[in-house]
Amino acid sequence: MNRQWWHNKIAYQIYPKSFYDSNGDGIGDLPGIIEKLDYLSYLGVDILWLSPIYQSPLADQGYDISDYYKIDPRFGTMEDMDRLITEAKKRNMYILMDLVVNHCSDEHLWFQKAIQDPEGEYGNFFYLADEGEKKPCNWRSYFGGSVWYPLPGTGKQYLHMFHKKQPDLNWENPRVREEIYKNINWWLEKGLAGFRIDAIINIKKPLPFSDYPADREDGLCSPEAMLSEASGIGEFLGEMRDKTFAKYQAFTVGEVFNEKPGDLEKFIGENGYFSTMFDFHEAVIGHSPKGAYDNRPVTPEEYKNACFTAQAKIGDTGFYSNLIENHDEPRGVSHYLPGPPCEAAKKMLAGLYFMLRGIPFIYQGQEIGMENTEVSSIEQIDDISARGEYETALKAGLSPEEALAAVSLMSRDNARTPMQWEDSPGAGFTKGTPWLSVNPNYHRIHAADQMEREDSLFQFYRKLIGLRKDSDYGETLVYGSFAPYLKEQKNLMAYFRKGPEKTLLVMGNFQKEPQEAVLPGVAARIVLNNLPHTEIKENKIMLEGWQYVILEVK
Ligand code: TEU
Ligand code: CA
Repeated sequence: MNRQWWHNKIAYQIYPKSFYDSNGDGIGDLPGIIEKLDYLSYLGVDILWLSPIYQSPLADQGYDISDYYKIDPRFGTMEDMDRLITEAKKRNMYILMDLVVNHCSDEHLWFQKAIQDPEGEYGNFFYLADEGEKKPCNWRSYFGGSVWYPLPGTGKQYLHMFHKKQPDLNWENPRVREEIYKNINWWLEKGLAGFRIDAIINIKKPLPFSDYPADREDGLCSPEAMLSEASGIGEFLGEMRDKTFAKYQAFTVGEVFNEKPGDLEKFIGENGYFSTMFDFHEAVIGHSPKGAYDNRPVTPEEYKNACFTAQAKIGDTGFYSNLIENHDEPRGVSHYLPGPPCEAAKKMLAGLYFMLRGIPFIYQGQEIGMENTEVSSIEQIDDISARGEYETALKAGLSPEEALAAVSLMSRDNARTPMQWEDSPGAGFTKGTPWLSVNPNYHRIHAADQMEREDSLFQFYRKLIGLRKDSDYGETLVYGSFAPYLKEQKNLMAYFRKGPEKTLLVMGNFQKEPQEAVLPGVAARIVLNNLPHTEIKENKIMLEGWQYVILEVK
């Protein structure tokens, strides 16, 4: 495998609206990110991915872009963006933007022109159809309801896989692709290191539109049905790589759900479409086809098996990007750990996913152990996805209380509450009124405490990051092979990372009760431990509840 500059890097996702508000308007902004670069540099992360900050009506919090060449004034100016790139470079950090090109905003000029003249050039930038008795297909959008919506005052309708304010761009039209590549290159010329690529699997639709078997009582079918029918996405993705990313050695991470079996190598193998893509095997555990209200909690065994399945699938074909949370998911410590999470358990979860083969991503606040938030009414939820799921739950017969309880477990707001910097009003995120309520637990969980406390989760993350860059262990942790250990032992997640010189054994006791495990040989050294003591007797280790260790074994 050819070595790439990003192989040993650690990435960090910033959700700008909730990171740090520099001017007191309650909205996080680019100057705020610049102010916190030293914090990020102290943590040790290298690559910063910013969720969208382009001009947007924020119908889907910036994933609905109305001008790809402008920064939304709520986030700052283009000068701020240039300054961020420069300031990051000074600290050996790299900036990624979010590339949202499956769809744009209905307020984008292209869409406005399509409304004015659907038969004209811009009509063909979108998927339009005449309004008739029957819709062109029965696909359900990700946020609920049909993907078809009237194009105002034209007798036509347009397709939106996500919200109705996010019309899908017609990738079959070469003019659309040309516009997208031009924009990507424009940003790369500015000094961006690359992109996280949003919802990209959706750009290829099986045409002509047709119905698939309905999977709920609404008579519609989930987007997965159309994804499994679509073929030929590789032509678009290969073209995009060649005309943009490849020319700049850009780092790209694809948000890819539902790629076709066997396609992994094309996506992220040598000269793949992207540098890497997220491993979502864990994120989808327990998801119900009926809707989020019917999702099941994740067990430690399921979590372990999902990680091991993904690692076996990728092998040494390329690098997955590993994560426990992002801006679409519940907080990892609330979702994957049974019961109210204690700090030892949070460290264990951190250590387990961090040492898998791949690029570790940290989502803002994860490093201080931020947890899901609580809501007492649907009005307190901003997330349009959760609001759609709430309606689905009500239609399925749940009471409003039951629906709220179910939906609040997966609401994307859980990850979007403001970053908890300190124990002061507004959690140190803002001097004004935050756009989304801070999690009331900020008195207990905040960065100021985590940074100064030697045994904190934050300091533990610094150690994990340090190990991946360590002159003794970095090579093994970045390039070493992966092999499960004692896979059948319940609530124990253990694996080897093997390099030509060293073998490391990573172990986590995924329960509050202690458990014993047999060691494969002599433990030469305890490389990391989340608790003050370790009990090793001959060939056995006695793990306390939530204990996590990395051992060098001979
Ligand atoms: O998400 C795309 C997407 O497919 C997810 O909604 C996914 O279905 C879900 O997380 C599965 O658990 C991306 C962005 O990350 C999200 O914030 C946007 O709302 C969406 O695209 C539209 O741009
Ligand atoms: Ca602000």
